[in-house]
Amino acid sequence: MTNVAVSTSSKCGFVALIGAPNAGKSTLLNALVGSKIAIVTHKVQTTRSRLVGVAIHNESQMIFVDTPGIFTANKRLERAMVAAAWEGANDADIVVLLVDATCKISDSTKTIAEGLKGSSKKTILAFNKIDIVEREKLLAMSKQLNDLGSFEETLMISAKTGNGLDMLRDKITAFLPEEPWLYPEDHLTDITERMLASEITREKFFLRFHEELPYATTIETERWKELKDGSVRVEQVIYVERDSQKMIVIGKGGRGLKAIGKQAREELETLLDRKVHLFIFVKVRKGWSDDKERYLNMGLQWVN
Ligand SMILES: Nc1nc2c(ncn2[C@@H]2O[C@H](COP(=O)(O)OP(=O)(O)OP(=O)(O)O)[C@@H](O)[C@H]2O)c(=O)[nH]1
Ligand SMILES: [Mg+2]
Repeated sequence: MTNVAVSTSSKCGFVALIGAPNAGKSTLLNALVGSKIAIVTHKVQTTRSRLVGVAIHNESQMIFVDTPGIFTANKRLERAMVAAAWEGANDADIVVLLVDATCKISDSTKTIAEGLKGSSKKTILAFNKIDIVEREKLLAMSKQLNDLGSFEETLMISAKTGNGLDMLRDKITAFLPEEPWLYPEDHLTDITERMLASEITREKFFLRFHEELPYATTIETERWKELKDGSVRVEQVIYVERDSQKMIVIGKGGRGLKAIGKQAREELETLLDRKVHLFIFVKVRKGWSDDKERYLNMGLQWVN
C-alpha cells in the first residue's frame, strides 16, 4: 500500500492581543478584522472578557483574541478579568503585547513582559498609537522592554490609522503553525448578537457616565425577539449596585437612559443591518459583582 502525503500548506492559529488597560487592544482587533466586534472607549477596563475575531492574510487564518487589560487587580470582577486575559495568552499560539507608546511604560506592562519571558510562544511587542507620538521616544522604550522581556519582533503601529498593520500581519502569519483553518472563510467572530447588543450599550454607558459608575454596572440582554417585519425587539437590563446610581442612570425625566438607548439602538441597527426596538431597564442588584450568574453572562470564569 502506498502512503499518500497530504499537503497542508494552510496556516491557522490563535493570536492573543494582551496589554495594560487602554493600550488599544480592542481598537486593534477591530482594525485587523475590519469590523466592529469589540467596544472601545478612552476609559480603562472597557473590555471585560475574551473576544474572538477572525481574519485572513497570506492565505493564513488568524484567530485574534482580544483580552481585558492586565493590571493589579483587587476586586473579584477585576481578578476574573485579569485571569481571562492571561488565559487568553496561555491558550494562544502567538502573543502580541500591545503597549501605549504615548505614556511611559507602566508597571503592568513591565509585569506582562516579565510574565511572558518563560513562555515558549512566539511573542511580538507592538508599540501602539504612533500617530501621536514622536519616533525618538519609541527607541528608548523599545530598549527598555526588550531588556526586560524576550520578543521575536518589535513593531511600531497605529491601530487607529492602520499604520504598520500590514507588517504586523506579515510577522504573525510567518509564525503561525501549519494547520487547517478552523473557521469558514467568511467567519468574523464568535460573539453572539445578544452579547454584541449588551456590549454596545455598555460602550455608550462608559462614554456617558464617569468615575466609579461604569465599573459598578453590568448590562445583560434578557430578551431577543425576531419580529415578522424583519426587525428585532431587544430588552436589556442595566444592573447597578445602589438606588442612588439608578437615579443617576435614569437621569432627569429619563434623559440619561434615553440618550444611551438612542445611541445604542442606532449603532445596533447599523451593525445588524435591520430595525431594532431597544428597551432598557435599570435594576438595583446589590453585590452583583459577587454573583456567579453575572459572571457567566459576562463570559467570565468565577474566581474565589
Ligand atoms: N491616537 C490613537 N489612539 C488610539 C489608538 N489605538 C487606540 N486608541 C485609543 O485608545 C483608547 C483605548 O482604546 P481601546 O481599544 O479601548 O483599548 P484597550 O486596550 O482595548 O482597553 P481595555 O479594554 O480597557 O483594556 C481609545 O480612546 C482609542 O481610541 C491609536 O493607534 N492611536
Ligand atoms: Mg478593550
